[in-house]
Amino acid sequence: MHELLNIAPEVAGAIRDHRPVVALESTVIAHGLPRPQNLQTARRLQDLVREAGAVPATIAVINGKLTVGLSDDQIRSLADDGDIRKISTRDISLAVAQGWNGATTVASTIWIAHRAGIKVFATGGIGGVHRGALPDVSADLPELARTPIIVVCSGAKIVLDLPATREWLETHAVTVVGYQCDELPAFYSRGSGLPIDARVETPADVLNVFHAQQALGIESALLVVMPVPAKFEVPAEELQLVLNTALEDAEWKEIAGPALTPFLLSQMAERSGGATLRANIALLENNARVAAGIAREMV
Ligand code: PSU
Ligand code: MN
Repeated sequence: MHELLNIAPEVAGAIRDHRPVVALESTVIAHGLPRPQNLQTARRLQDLVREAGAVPATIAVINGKLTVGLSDDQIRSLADDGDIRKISTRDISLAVAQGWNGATTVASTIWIAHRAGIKVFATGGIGGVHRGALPDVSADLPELARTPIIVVCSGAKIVLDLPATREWLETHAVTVVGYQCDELPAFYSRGSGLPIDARVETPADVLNVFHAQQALGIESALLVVMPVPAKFEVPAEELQLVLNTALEDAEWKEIAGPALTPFLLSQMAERSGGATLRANIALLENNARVAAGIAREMV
């Protein structure tokens, strides 16, 4: 396993010395955000984690190596190359065997981060149960159910079936705590009306729950959810219209599978005059900052 992992020296040193580390995914860079905001955001997230006193570890697969802590050149090529693979858990073995380059999703990022010894991960939104007749369920969900790591996010993207996603998490025993909030956020919007399992106020509260999970030998992730900062929220009613159009477009163009999420996100950004993009960046930044605070509290 360890010769397949390529951990940057700074990250390896921090893990070894039990200093705070925050893992970050790369699909959001390669597929989730448009250029040039994707590169700016990737760099900014790393800076924010550093400013908050933790070491950032952006993860991807480079030449078949599971790479933990990307160099700036590696991040730039993920952001600039229009033809980067999206690597989920099922692709990890292929990527290693065939020497692929690719961006990792939440699922494959937490798979790798956990095996590298990292305990905190931040992203924008997790994948979930898609809308529509075909039961398209993101591999993020089963991976959350079997990876003991803290995942800081703003819920699941609004393009998904949020009630079904919430039910899935409950069925598979993924604990969801609201960080200073009382309901599951809906990504661009602050509320979904769907319940969390408990509210927490501080990094110490989060760690109390995580430590209890570890003492109990619970294998699932601890999902820590927090809403987009109020200033950048896109109200749900406003969103519904652009989302409906994007969904119709996807159906019309027969876009499905791994291409669906990136397509819907870009359509919504375009049709909202950039409001969803600004919200997406704001929540990514906020989540990275809070994750760093949790990682710091851990040591
Ligand atoms: N959230 C975002 N932007 C993204 C994603 C999530 O705001 O690009 C990515 C994540 O990497 C997540 C993936 O793991 O979408 C889910 O894709 P799928 O539904 O194909 O599993
Ligand atoms: Mn899918």
